[in-house]
Amino acid sequence: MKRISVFVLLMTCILVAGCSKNIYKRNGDVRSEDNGNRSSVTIGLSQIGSESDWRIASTDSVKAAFSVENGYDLIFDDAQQKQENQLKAIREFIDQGVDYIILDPIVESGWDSVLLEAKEAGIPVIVYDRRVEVDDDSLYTCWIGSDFHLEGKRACAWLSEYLKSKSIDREIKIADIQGTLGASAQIGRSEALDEAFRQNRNWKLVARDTGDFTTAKGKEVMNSMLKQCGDEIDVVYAENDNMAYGALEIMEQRGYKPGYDIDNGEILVISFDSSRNGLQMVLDGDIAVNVECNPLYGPRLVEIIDALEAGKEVEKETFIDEEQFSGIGYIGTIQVDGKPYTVTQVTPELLAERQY
Ligand code: GYE
Repeated sequence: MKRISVFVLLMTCILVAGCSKNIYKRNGDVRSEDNGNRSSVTIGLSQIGSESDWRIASTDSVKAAFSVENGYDLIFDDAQQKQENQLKAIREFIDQGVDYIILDPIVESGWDSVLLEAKEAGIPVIVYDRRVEVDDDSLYTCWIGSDFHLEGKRACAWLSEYLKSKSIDREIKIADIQGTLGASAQIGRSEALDEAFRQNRNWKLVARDTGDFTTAKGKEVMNSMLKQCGDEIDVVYAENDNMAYGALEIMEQRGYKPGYDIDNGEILVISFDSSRNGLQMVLDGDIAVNVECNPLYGPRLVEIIDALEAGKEVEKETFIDEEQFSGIGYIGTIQVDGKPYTVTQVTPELLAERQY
C-alpha cells in the first residue's frame, strides 16, 4: 500500500514537471522547456515604478519585447519608487533561480551586497537606464543607457545659444526642479547645470528642490518656488517632462506665463525626455527646449540577452544616441565640447509619428 502511494506520488511529480512551463535552473546553462519543447529564457526584471510617462513607455517596451511568444518568461516587479522593494525583488529572483536579472536602479548606491548574491548564484545582471555605483564592476554584466550629463550639457548649450541670439547678457535666474536625488538621471542633469553656472558667471541658481520625477511633486515644488521668488525666475530647468507639466500647471494657476520672452516676464522652461506630451508642450510654446531621453529599452535588452544566450561577449557600457527639440527653428545646431548637435524643430507631423 505504502509502496503504491510512493509510486503514484513519483509519477505525479514526473507528469507535473513534464507539463510545467518553467523548470528553473541556475547558471544559465539549462533552459526551461514549455510543452511545445521550445526553450524559453526566464528573466526577472526589477522596474523602478511608474512615476512618469517615460517610465510607463519603458515598461511597455520591455513587456512587449520579452513576451511568451518571443520565448521569454518575464517576471516583472514594480518597486513603487522604493529601493528596498528592488532589493527584495532581486533576492526573490535569485531564490527562483531565474536565468537573468535585469535592473533599472532607482539610485546609484547601495547595490554591492545584493549584486554579490546574484553573482554567487551565477545569475548575470544587466543594468539599464540608470546606473549602479559599485566597488567591483564585475558584479554586473553590462550597462546600457543614456548619457545624462551630456543631456544636461545640451540643454545648457541651447540656453546659452538662445540668450546669445537675443543679445541677452544680463543676470539670468534659474530654478532647478531636480529628479529623484541620487538617481543617475538627476546626478547627470544637475551636474551639467552646476557646470554651466561655473562657465556662465551671470547665470544664478535661485531655487533648487527635488520633484521626484513626478507631476504632483513637480507642481508642489514649483508652487513653493513661485511663492518664494516667482517674480525673479527667468528659467525653469525641469529634470523631466512630468515635473515640467506640474510646473506649467501651477504657473498657469498663479498667473505666470511660460514662453521664450524672458525680457517681458515670461518663464522659459527647459525639460528632458521628449515624450509625446512633452513635445506637444514644445509645439504649444510652453516648453522651450526638450532634450530627448529614449525609453524604448525592450529591443535593446533583447539584443543583449540573445547575445549572452549565444555565448557572445557584450559591451560593458553602451550609450544610446538621443536628440533635442525646440519650438523655434533658428537655433539649428548647438555645440558641446566642440561637437555639433542638431536641434530639431517640433512640427505636428513629427508629433504624429512619435512612438511614446
Ligand atoms: O527622465 C524620468 C524617469 O531614468 C531616464 O526617470 C530616467 C528618468 C526619466 O522617471 O522621466
